[in-house]
Amino acid sequence: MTLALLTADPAPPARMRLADRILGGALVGQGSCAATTRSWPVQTVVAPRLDSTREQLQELWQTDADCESGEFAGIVFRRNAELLYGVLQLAESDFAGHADCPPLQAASKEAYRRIFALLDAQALPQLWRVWNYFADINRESDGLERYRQFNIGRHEAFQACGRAASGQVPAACAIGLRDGPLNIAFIAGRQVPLAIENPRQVSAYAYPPEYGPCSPTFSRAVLVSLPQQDILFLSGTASIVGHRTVHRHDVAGQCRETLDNIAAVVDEANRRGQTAFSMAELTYRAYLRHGDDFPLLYAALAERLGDEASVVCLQAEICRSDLLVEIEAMATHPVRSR
Ligand code: 3EB
Repeated sequence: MTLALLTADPAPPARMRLADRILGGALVGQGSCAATTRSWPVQTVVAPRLDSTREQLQELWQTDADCESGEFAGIVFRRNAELLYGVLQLAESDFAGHADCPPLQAASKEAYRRIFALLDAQALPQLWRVWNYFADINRESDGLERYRQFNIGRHEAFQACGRAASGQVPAACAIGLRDGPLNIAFIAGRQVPLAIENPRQVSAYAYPPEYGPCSPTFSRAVLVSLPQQDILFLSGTASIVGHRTVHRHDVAGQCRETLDNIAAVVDEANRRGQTAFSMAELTYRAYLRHGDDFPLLYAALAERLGDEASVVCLQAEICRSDLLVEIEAMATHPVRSR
């Protein structure tokens, strides 16, 4: 079994027979394609695109075996024997007045409970990588920043479903968009991945309480070893050393520190796994709080990765109000024999 990330800028793949082998995908940016129906689950990430004059990018997860589609508790998913990709959107308004917690917390808990129920029912229980988006991530409501509300709901679901909330946890990102529902996509499978941490950073699930009553439930990266392929999913990575934000108000400094953190996570993955990933071969998605900072991000990326790097960049909000940039990445490597 193999997985590949394809990008079509912005048209769907020309040879539609490939559609049988597409697990799902994402439409990234702002544009008019959003309403087009596809025969696979699509996460729509509506945010201004900074890296290209094209408004919208289509990303596809292509595999090498035919896939089947399904729906479960509002989750649209597609799977084959080893892999599952799903997308779920929950309107926070449906959780207003519900329980004695903020709607976003209740929606986050419910979303993750449904995801775990689906994965258990499909017997593909390992959650590898999660993309979390919601509106106004830094706004305070009910006396707590919304990102912190999300962390509580997510953590409660991991616990309620008997899942480890530290150590063996998925790679993730959590990004603020201008509006829209709680919008989650995920890749899961049968294989237990290797959770990778960053020696330069405190693990997110062990952050001290100054960052919120409940620590974020994600690992810095996961390394999945399939029989024919190693897959590395790098979580959203930012300018954090130890547990503290560094280079406040200095976007160029934050970009360089973020790339140092990515280099450290890649080194750690290479030390723990059997594949040598290089930073230059990763496919990146970057988020900038201020669109005007794109030239500075581009310069930092070019200095580090050369001009050939594959980077999609969006203007979006980062989960700490003092963070100006966050970068995530993935790569696959064929494996000859195990
Ligand atoms: C950080 O390192 C920056 O809550 O799922 C990065 C990736 C971040 C994932 C999440 C948050 C998340 O803490 C923020």
